[in-house]
Amino acid sequence: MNSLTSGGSQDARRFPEGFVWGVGTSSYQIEGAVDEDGRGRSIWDTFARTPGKVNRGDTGDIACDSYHRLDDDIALLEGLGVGAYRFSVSWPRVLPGGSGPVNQAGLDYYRRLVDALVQHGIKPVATVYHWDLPQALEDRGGWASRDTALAMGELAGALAEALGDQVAMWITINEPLQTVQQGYLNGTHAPGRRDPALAAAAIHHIMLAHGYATAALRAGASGAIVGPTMDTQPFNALDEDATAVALALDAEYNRVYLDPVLRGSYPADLRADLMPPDELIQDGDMALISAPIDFLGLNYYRPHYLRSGDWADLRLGEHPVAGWPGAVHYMPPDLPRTVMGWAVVPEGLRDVLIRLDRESGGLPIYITENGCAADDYITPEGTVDDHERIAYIHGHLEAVLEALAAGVNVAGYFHWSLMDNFEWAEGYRRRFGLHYVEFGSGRRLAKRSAAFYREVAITNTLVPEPALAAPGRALADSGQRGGDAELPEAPAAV
Ligand code: IFM
Repeated sequence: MNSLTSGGSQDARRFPEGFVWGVGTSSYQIEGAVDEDGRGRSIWDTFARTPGKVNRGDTGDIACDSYHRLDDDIALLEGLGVGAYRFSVSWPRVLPGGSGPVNQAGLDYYRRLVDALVQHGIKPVATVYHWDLPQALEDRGGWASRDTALAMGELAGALAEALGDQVAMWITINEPLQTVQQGYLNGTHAPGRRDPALAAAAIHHIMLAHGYATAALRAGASGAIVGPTMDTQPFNALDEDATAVALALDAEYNRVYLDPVLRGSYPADLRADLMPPDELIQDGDMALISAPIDFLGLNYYRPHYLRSGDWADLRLGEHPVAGWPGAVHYMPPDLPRTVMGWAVVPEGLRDVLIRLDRESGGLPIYITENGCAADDYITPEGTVDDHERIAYIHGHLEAVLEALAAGVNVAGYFHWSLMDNFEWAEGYRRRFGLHYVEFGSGRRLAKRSAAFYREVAITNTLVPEPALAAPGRALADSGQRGGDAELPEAPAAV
């Protein structure tokens, strides 16, 4: 059964006590202020300015202007009633040269953010690396260079020292898969390379960066919980001949990032040209990468379907599987899709949670991202009626309940995103937010989904879809918070 089709008032169900409700953003996607207060350049500043790389030539120069609108963003979070906010740190704002001298003004911005969150009873959850690598490091080899991993350890150390008294949950890396696949293999993200040898090196160095960052956070922010975020993606074979390809893609997309953390090795069946070469792996690297973590972060959006077949016979909606001439990506026509073209399959989330629970030996799992882009617009009445997003959230939370019922230790859910923002190569045309952002004026407006999500967060219950707030309802703050009990208290000042 597609859980999106279920509904009715009898489906209101509670999440466990202490379940964390949050929303997420990332620095380059929302901050703007790219030339202010000593921030260095990032690879996304460069990439976005390269003609043809980002839709309409959009850049993050202004984005949601969150650097100047901290109070507005806190008010949005307040209105949602969430207990936690996941943001990321702009590396070039803090270490403009990638390593070396710290830019105090950059750190001060995050200090103000963290203090404001804490003051409002919202737990800060910080991601150390969410894709905006300093250009200075790129100029020295980027993720193909071991020094970048060391520099990320330095960044994490600086952050632990500056913010470790208030940040109780740290995510080291966000979706290493995308850094490697899009940044180094198909060139659709910064730095725009298409080179398997560089990609193989990037795999090892980004995992090593996770290891160095974990060690630095353990040393500087004791008491906080630390873990990586993966975007583990299911590959479903639709016929027997596609099974081997599904397994190969699982190694390339999923196990190559999970295994080093959970088992201390890269999967033996990984594509040979992507296997990090022995000469890059120094003694102690794999032990560092597989040092204990406190949780696994999971970003889930969609599964993939594969069928065997010839590229010459591609049908509408199909495309080749890179490197596998005998297989094609297939989109079952009966599946709903978002405007990104991504299949909406909540059951995939349940299945990935069950898989990660098994593979991690029962680690707590936080869903650090889940959400959908939709063609949102402001109606003449001044509302944004994003029922599609509400259905998406409802279906996926139902899948979380199913995983919980199956015994998976799901500890929290962070919706992506707090507000519409710079969707990388798609620019501003893809809206993922619970709040509509009018790019230009920067005005924010709660969508209907914001009221729905608030209801869920403050009741800690999957309320039925029909129990929606009336259009345009103000998200007044009731003082209630959605699930903050299970994040550790902020550590004592260090
Ligand atoms: O916007 C991105 C985010 O930066 C990383 N995860 C996927 C989201 C939607 O594409």
